[in-house]
Amino acid sequence: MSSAAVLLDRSATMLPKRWRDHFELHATRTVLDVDGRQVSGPELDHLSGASASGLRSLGVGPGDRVLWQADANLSAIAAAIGILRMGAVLVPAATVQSDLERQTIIDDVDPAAIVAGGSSRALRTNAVSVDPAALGEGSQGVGTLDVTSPDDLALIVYTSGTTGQPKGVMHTHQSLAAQVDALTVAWGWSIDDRLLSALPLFHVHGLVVALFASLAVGSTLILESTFEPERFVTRASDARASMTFCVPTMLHRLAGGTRLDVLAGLRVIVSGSSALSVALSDLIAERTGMRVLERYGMTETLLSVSNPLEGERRPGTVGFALPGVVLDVPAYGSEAELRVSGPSTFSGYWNRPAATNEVLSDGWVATGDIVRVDADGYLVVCGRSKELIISGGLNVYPTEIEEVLCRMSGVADAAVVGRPSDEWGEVAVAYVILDSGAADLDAMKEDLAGLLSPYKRPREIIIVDELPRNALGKLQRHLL
Ligand code: MLC
Ligand code: AMP
Repeated sequence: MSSAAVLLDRSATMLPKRWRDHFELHATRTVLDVDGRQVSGPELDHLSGASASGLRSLGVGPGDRVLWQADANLSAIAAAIGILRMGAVLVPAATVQSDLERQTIIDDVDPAAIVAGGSSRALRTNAVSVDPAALGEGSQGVGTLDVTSPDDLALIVYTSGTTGQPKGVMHTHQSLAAQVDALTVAWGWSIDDRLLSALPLFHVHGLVVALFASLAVGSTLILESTFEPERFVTRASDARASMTFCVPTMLHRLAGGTRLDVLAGLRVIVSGSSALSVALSDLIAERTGMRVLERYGMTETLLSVSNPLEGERRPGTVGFALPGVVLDVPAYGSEAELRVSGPSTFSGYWNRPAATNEVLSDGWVATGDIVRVDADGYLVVCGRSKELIISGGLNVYPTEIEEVLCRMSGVADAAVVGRPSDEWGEVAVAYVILDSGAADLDAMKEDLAGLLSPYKRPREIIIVDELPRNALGKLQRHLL
């Protein structure tokens, strides 16, 4: 028998093609349920195809960046899927962003189009703006879709770096596809699963791990556009959810209600984006008979470490490397920064080679998280070398808030630190030195509202006479 070369069409394993295959397969089944609105495969195929063709008619082509306001409604989701299916690059913008934050991203990423609902804001840009609901209207012919190559850029997600400057984390189609493969294997995710999620779509947790992966596995995503604990448990039971992905703040609120036991009907509850306390994990285990599966990730690496589905899910730990991921961890008994390498690591920060080189070298991502290895190899996240506050699963960079505070009139200096909170993990607190005179804290808070997303605004502003700085003038936040 002659040996035959097997030519694998790698674009067939990229997410757009996998999505389309499931859309065709699930002619009658629900692939998406947004706030109770059931969407079948063919409907999402049609809506996302029409969005892609609408963008084409606006002059958007493969490789162009499209800023997308991450609303959790059907037309916005169809637009996001359409952007990727036509080979353009999806750049999610948080719904809660201030104009200053959005303008900074527009200036950096220079989008060809902006897809945003509601009243459009007066932003400085050459990009064409379009409402997702209007995008597919009257579009003529869909054209070629779903032929993305593994190395094509798919996604740029903005995250504020230690300098306070937002940086665009780039992921290729290959990176997203590999993440789906790893999670499918690790969590036994199948076409019969029904995933309940109320995670926002402007971060990789809600967007890639919940939405993109569910559509690629062919399971059903039950999406809640806001997180209301009572409604969430009702949906878990009425919609026969089999899995849910949460951040610890959500689990904390569910545990504060009376119907946590409803979640006992799920096959797995996954938690991540910030540390889940052992106490909360134990409480949920007592009331549901189920141990939450905690996993670890980062926008730059996507999810890389997870507790096992089968075997012990150990509270206080994040488990083991996901399939395909290699971890550089300290020797047993010591602590050091975790480095991650694998098929889902980012390909750099958009237009920032120097910042990229600081974090990514030879395929290894320096996470800024300090870890140790527990007995039997379970990984424990025990600290951070980066100055970062994680509040409700969202990152707040002290330097970014301090810069905004220091630009406000009357403020001479500022320092922002995280204060521990059972509900939020941490909340941001600002210490401020005033130029002179009395402070109008209310006016200050009002000004901040126009400059920062709500979750970044300090919960408390404390006026002080001095801030701890070392001999070189560097702020010593840990002393506050
Ligand atoms: C909302 N607020 C927050 C906040 N979320 N403040 C601090 N931290 C947060 N995370 C503000 C609101 O704007 C409001 O301000 C006040 O707090 C009270 O709001 P709320 O109504 O109680 O909050 P809610 O809207 O219910 O939001 C809470 C939440 C949300 C937990 C549902 O924060 C959330 O969806 N978090 C998930 C974030 C996430 O997906 N992270 C993944 C990142 S990816 P005001 O001023 O109006 O009173 C990643 C990688 C990985 O990290 O490993 O996954
Ligand atoms: P982000 O940049 O928003 O992707 O946030 C990534 C950071 O979230 C990581 O570097 C960790 O500090 C933190 N994180 C994610 N998951 C966990 C977890 N399970 N336990 C502790 N920290 C986590």
